[in-house]
Amino acid sequence: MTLQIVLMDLKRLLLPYGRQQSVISHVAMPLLWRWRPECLQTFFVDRMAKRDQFNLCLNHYPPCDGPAKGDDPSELIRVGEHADYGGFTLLFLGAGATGLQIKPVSDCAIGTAGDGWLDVQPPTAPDSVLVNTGQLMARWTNDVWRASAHRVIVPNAEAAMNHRYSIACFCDPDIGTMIETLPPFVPKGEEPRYPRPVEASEYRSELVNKLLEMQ
Ligand SMILES: O=C(O)CCC(=O)C(=O)O
Ligand SMILES: [Fe+2]
Repeated sequence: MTLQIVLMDLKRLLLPYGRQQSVISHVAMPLLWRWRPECLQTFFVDRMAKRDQFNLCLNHYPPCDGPAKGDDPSELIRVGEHADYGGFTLLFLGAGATGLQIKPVSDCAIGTAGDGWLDVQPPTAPDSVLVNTGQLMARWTNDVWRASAHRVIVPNAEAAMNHRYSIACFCDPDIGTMIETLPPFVPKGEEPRYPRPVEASEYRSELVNKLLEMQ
């Protein structure tokens, strides 16, 4: 397949997501009915109007060594545990893109609903998209929508032999957006879990710098 055809296919796949504001509103809907219904259509759209912090990442995982008999596949990590930084991520998984795992969340605490990780099967319906909530979303909602911790492992020998593809569209608030916890998500009489308002792009740079320092 030529690069041009790949790019045309990508354009066809992503244009509806990149250009239409409706996808943002769709993701926002379950969140906002709890908040201010009159803002349902506009809250995220207003804060992602320029979309200057939407980033598209094309992931290719080449074949690698698979788990040998008796090995624990969760030790073969393709992407280590992390939560995305921003608002939310639209994740498109290629056919057979197994290995994505999420940590269960219960009562707003990661890891409490079960022991360890849950496998995410790639959706079989065409044009399906997975949505991961990010760290700024967690701040906005006082952890009612927790940043979802996820990772990618090599689950079995077959997955190790195949190329794995995914596309992540990171949908983050525009530069200059102040992220403050939305009051209706803070229980009466309690302080917000994230009292310090942060500017979206500064917050992201802080997290990236921390990550770089750890390496
Ligand atoms: O490839 C995947 O399934 C997940 C990739 C991911 O978590 C990321 O790009 O942030
Ligand atoms: Fe991620």
